[in-house]
Order: sequence, then C-alpha cells, then structure tokens
Amino acid sequence: MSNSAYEMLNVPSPVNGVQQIQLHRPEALNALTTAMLNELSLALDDAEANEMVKVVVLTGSSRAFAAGADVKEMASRDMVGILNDPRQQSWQRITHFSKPLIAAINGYCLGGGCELAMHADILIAGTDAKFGQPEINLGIMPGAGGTQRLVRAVGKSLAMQMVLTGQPIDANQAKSAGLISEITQPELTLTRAMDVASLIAEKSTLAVRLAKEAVLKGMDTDLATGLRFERHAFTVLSGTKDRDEGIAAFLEKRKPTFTGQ
Ligand code: DAK
Repeated sequence: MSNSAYEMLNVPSPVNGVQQIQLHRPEALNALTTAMLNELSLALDDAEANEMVKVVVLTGSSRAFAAGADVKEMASRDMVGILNDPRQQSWQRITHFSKPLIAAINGYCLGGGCELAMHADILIAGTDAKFGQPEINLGIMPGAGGTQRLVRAVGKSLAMQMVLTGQPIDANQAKSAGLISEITQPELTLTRAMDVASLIAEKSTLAVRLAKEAVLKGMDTDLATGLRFERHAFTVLSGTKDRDEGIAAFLEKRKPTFTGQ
C-alpha cells in the first residue's frame, strides 16, 4: 500500500524494516522541485520516527534517478531568492537522517540528483546509470554539496573534470572511482538495494546507527578525532542488551534476536 500523502513520491508500507521511497515526477525525469524535496524530507521525518523502519531505500525510475534541480523553477530565483532558499532545510534533513540510506540508481543521476545520491550511505547503480554535475553548462556550479562530496568520493582529478566540463561518467567509471559500491543489471538495481537493506535491517539498530555516525565522522575529521569518536561509540555499545545478545548468540551457535535495547 502506498502513502497517498505525497504527490511526487511513492512511499509504500515498509517491508521487514525496509522503507522504500521512490521519486515520482516522470514528466520531468524526477527533476527536484522545492515541493518534491520538501515531500522527501517529510517522508524521511516519518521514517526517522517509525520504529518499524530500520533502513530506507531511495530510488527513481528506470529512466532517471533524478536529472537535477528543476531548472524551470530555478530560473525564477534571483540572488536573494537563492540566499533564502527553502530547499536548504530539506537538504539539511537528508544530511542528518540517522538511519542507513541506500540509493538505488538507474538512468540519469545529474546535478542535484547526483548530489542527492551522494547523501546516501550506500549507492547501488544499474549499468545504465549516468552520473554528472552539468551545472557548469547553465553558467552555475553545484550547490548541494557536489563540489565537496564528489571530491571525497572520487578524488580531485575526476571531480574537477566532472564539475568543470559537465560531462557525465558511466556506472563503470563510477564504480572504479568509488562513487558507488555495486553495479547491477538495470532491472535488478532496486532488488539488490532492497537485499542489502534487508541485511542491515536484521542488525542491532543501535550498532548500525553508531557505526554509520562513526564512518561519516571519519570523513569530516582528522584521524585522531575519528578514532576517539569510534572508541566512545564502541564503549557505549558495550553497555547494550543487543551486544550481550549478539555475543551470546554467537557462542550458542544461533541467530541473534536484536531488540534495539
Ligand atoms: N529541470 C527541469 N526539467 C527537466 C530537467 C531539469 N533538471 N531535466 C529534464 N527535464 C525535463 C525536460 O525539460 C523535458 O520536459 P518537456 O520539455 O518534455 O516538458 C523532460 O524532462 C524530458 O527531458 P528531455 O526531453 O530533455 O530528455 P532527453 O532524454 O532528451 O535528455 C537529459 C535527458 C537528462 C540529458 C536532459 O533532460 C538534461 O540535460 N536535463 C538537464 C540536466 C541538468 O542540467 N541538470 C542540472 C540542473 S541544475 C542548490 C541545490 C541544488 C542545485 C543548485 C542549488 N542550493 C541548495 C543552493 C542543483 C542544481 C542543478 O541540479
């Protein structure tokens, strides 16, 4: 059953702890409008609050994950409009989503679409995926982290090439550069992402949450600070029932039942 509260998203009921969110604006290749980003941030609020949801899989259509911010809408924003851009709050919401977010990508993944995909913790793409930051062709530049997250993902030279030429890369290049973790046949992208999500959904939610936080922390900080965070997080987990259950299950040669305690 899909949640009809959304006009530009398909949000079916979660299955086995996995919430799927599908961008659905086919007439514009899922170009991201302010309203659509707002819907996405509301859907993530719901997923954050819902204890049944352990992992979110974000996907688009077979033709496009998202072809960027909506250029027609952007055209109406002047400098002050951009300064007070309401989309900023939605991007913040996506950035601070605490549960694992997996992007299942087919087709065009451009501009703000590529930036959105890079907010995900794990990116899985079909062989038909195309990643790019074409903003330079419009006389602008990436504005939702494209210059910062891309360089961290693929290194300086390729990031510069993509940002300065606007030329996209294919799934193979994205995989070898480290932007995505896996390539699938296009028709299997979502299934594979759901399978990976299901694996994560079985784990201790506390351990998953802190592990995600530690990895992200490490990308933004020096090694000593990252290691200190890891140590603290590890110590916190040693006081949880899930840790006792995980170790007991291993010793008793059975599957653990984690309760998030
Ligand atoms: N915006 C609006 N409409 C779009 C769109 C987009 N980004 N991309 C595609 N469409 C629409 C097309 O206008 C067309 O609509 P109709 O003309 O039929 O009404 C429909 O989707 C189908 O597109 P095409 O006919 O062009 O399809 P093709 O297969 O021929 O080409 C394409 C596909 C993806 C190569 C092409 O559509 C394309 O080049 N699209 C634009 C890609 C692009 O330039 N993306 C970057 C946009 S700028 C910020 C946050 C984020 C951003 C900026 C600031 N702040 C928080 C400050 C992000 C900026 C961007 O993403």
